[in-house]
Amino acid sequence: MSGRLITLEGGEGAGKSTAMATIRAVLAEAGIDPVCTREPGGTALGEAIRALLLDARQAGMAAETELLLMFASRAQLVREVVRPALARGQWVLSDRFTDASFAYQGGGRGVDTGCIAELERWAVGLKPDLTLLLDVDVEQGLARMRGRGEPDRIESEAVEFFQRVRSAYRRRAEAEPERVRLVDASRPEAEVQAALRAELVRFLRECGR
Ligand code: Z5A
Repeated sequence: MSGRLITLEGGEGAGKSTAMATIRAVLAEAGIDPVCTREPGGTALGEAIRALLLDARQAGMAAETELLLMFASRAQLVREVVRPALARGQWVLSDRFTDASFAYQGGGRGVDTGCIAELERWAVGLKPDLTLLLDVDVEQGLARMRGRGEPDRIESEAVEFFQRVRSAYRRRAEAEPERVRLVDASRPEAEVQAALRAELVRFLRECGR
C-alpha cells in the first residue's frame, strides 16, 4: 500500500489547528497513522529557518529572501521527512506546503510565479495528492485572530496583502479542482469540520481505503 501526501492550507484564522485534529481523526478511523508536519519547519533546520521567517525584527526581509527561505525549509523537509515516509508506505499530513508559497509569496508579495514553479520542480519534486483549502473572508479570519498575542512578521501585513493571498489560493483551487478542494471556512466550526470530513472520506474512497 503506497503512502499519500495530504496538505492543509488557508489564510489567517481559517481554523487550520482544529482542522488538523479532524483530519487525523478521520485518517485514524481508516487505520492510517500519518506522519504530521508543518511548514515552514518540520525539521530541526526548518524550525530554525521558521524562527527567522516569523521574527518581527526582520521587517526588511526581501520577498526573494523570504521565498528562498521557505523553499530551503521545504527542501530539507522533503528529503528528511516526506520522501522517506512515502517510501516506507506511510501517509504524510502537512500543515501548509508549496501552495502557500504560490499564495503568500506569489499572490501576496507579487513574486514571479514562474520562479516559484521552477523552485517547486527543482527543490521539491513532488506535489500533494490532496490539498484541503480552508477559505474564509479576510476580515472575518483576522477578527478570529485578534487577542491571540503579538502578531509575527507575516501576520503584521495589511489587509490588502491577505486579500491577494486569498485570491491566489482560490485561483489554485480553480486551476486544480481535483487536487485542491476548497472548504468554506466562514461557517461555524462544527460545519467546517463536517465538510472537511466529507472531502477526506471521498478521497479515502478514491484511494481504496
Ligand atoms: N507561509 C508563507 O508565507 N509561505 C509559505 O510557503 C509557507 C508559509 C509554508 C506561518 O504559517 C506563516 O508562514 C503563515 C504563512 C506563511 N503566515 N501568516 N500569517 P502557520 O501556518 O504556522 O501560521 P498561521 O497561518 O498563522 O496558522 P495558525 O496560527 O495555526 O492559524 P489558523 O490555523 O488559521 O487558526 P486557528 O488557530 O485554527 O484558529 C484561529 C482562531 O479562530 C481560534 O481562536 C479558533 O478557535 C477560531 N476559529 C477557528 N475556526 C473557527 C470557526 N469556524 N468559527 C469561529 N471561530 C473559529
